[in-house]
Amino acid sequence: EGITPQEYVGIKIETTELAEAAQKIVDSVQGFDKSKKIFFVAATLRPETMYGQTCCFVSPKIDYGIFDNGDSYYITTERAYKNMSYQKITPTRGHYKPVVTISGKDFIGSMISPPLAQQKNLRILPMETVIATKGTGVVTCVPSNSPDDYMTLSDLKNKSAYYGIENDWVKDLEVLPIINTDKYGNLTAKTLCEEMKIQSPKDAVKLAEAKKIAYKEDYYSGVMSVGKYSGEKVEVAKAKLKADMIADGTAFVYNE
Ligand code: A2H
Repeated sequence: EGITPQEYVGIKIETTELAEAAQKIVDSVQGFDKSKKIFFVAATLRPETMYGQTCCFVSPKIDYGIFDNGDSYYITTERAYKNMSYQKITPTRGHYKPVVTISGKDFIGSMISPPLAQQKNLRILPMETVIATKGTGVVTCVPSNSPDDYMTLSDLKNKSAYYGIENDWVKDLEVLPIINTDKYGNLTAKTLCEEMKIQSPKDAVKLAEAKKIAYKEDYYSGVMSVGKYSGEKVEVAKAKLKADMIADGTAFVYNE
């Protein structure tokens, strides 16, 4: 981990139906309060892109906790929830014991309803390149503007069986345009992945480069093409959407 602090926006993604494997484990937990909502908490640097969410990723190789956060449950890595417990995000300072620990693979297929997403009936899907020691271990998928997300989603569509998912879960997921730039049109990540001939979500060197370019181009010359701030510069809309989501309780600031 670096020495400079990183500020993330934690996006609260409501679970509408847990995958069967996860539901079974939850059902075996004494005292689990079924009346409370369960949120996957995704860590993002791009709150203005939430209109383009098409699914949400967890790593099949990482363990996640379900944490009692008072009026709802949060799903994150224990490491992240521990950090949150020292940032006044959780009910009790220094309390970060999960009510249960579940492997990411058991969450795959869960149905979710992410804030601001334009597409409905979205799912939790696998991403093998999620880093356990960064953010919450939950990455919301915005294939229009994140090269990593674009390549992972393409691979899931092309090799559904290999990833152990149903093709029906991904085949209709669209890459929705949400930001326009002069250089890369209205799908920055897709354009860059094609121009740079990126072949796989594991093409780490090229993806790191694409990520840098996409981030800069979107931030400095992007203009929103959807939502409340359509027509405004990303540079301006970013802070406004972050503030809106924090105000309506769908997001919070998380530092690490
Ligand atoms: B970003 P940084 Cl549209 N492992 O959110 C791998 N990637 C992770 C992660 C983890 N544990 N936790 C968060 N991330 C992703 C949106 C987005 C993001 C867009 C474009 C670029 C982008 C939608 N996914 O990130 O290493 C999250 O994806 C590229 C800068 O802390 C988060 O923001 O700099 C970003 O990486 C955090 O990366």
